[in-house]
Amino acid sequence: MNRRKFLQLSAVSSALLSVKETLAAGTSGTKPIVISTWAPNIKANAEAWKVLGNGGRALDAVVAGVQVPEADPNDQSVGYGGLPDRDGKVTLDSCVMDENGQCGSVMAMEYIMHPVLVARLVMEKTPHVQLVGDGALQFALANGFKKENLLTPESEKAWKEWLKTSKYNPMITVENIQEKIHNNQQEKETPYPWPVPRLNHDTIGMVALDAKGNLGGACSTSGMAYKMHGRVGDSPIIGAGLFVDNEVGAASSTGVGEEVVKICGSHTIVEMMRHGYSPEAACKEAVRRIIKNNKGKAKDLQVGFLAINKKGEHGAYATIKGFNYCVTTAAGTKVIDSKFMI
Ligand code: SD4
Repeated sequence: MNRRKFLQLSAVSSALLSVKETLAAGTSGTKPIVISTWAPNIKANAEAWKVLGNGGRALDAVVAGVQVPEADPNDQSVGYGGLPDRDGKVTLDSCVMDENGQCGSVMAMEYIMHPVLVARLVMEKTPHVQLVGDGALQFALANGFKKENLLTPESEKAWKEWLKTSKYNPMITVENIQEKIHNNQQEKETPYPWPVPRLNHDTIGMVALDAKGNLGGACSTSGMAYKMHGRVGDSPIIGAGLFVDNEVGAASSTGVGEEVVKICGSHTIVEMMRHGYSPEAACKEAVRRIIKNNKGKAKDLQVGFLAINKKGEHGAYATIKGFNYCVTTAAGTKVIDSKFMI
């Protein structure tokens, strides 16, 4: 073979390899399996596994798992102990989706420790999909949930500390940016117009495949710390923070929710898997779209996605370094560092 032919052949085979990688990269499948965002949620996986390992339903498993960080006062990203909004209010977002394509969510709900249970009730007991704010709270109270103060002394202290320096005017806040736009002085260099440093990194997105081959998912968060009152991110939005299609797979997200909503992140990933992408390759495509939306300037912008497919293969991808996820199967639990794009 002459040198030219050899080079042509190797170019073709490496192109083929990369297509093959895109479509098939990832893990060998197994079921049951549960995966969740961020290493501390290893405890949530253990709880979910109690259901899955006994032949239980994926939805029951993820709802059990997500309640772990929701009740943990030391987890400042979810439920009780979550960091408050800039007015000092703990407002919670959660959603669930099952193998029948049914779903429910609550957004910006105060005083209820387990928003995931309320989201499930919205799905099971109402003709609706989403309840927000006071309406969600009223529905929860009418269904026997207890009103509780969710602001722990630690989170209150952190908020008061933030107030001292930020005084509703943190380094980069929305109103600050809007002011700059108004004054036509927006800095070209601004890497990302959000108080990203206070992205509390234990928000839980959890998806599972049960022994019967059915999928389910749940997501729960207190959202971005010191957010504007009423702000809702991706986590309770079906198609953004969570999506499940029992023919294909399930995906969830964490990080700067606004960016996930803009690309319908989890739905995008499930659709990519439907067209043959591996979970990891599908998550990577969603990340690519976020980075494209930010014109490549995303060095402070963390978004992480994870996914499983119907075969029980899993994968993840993040915009920047630092995202990890927990995988539990009959072989045990491991924490995997996600690949990242920037
Ligand atoms: C949000 N996605 O409210 C959530 C925050 C998060 O790790 O996931 N933090 O935008």
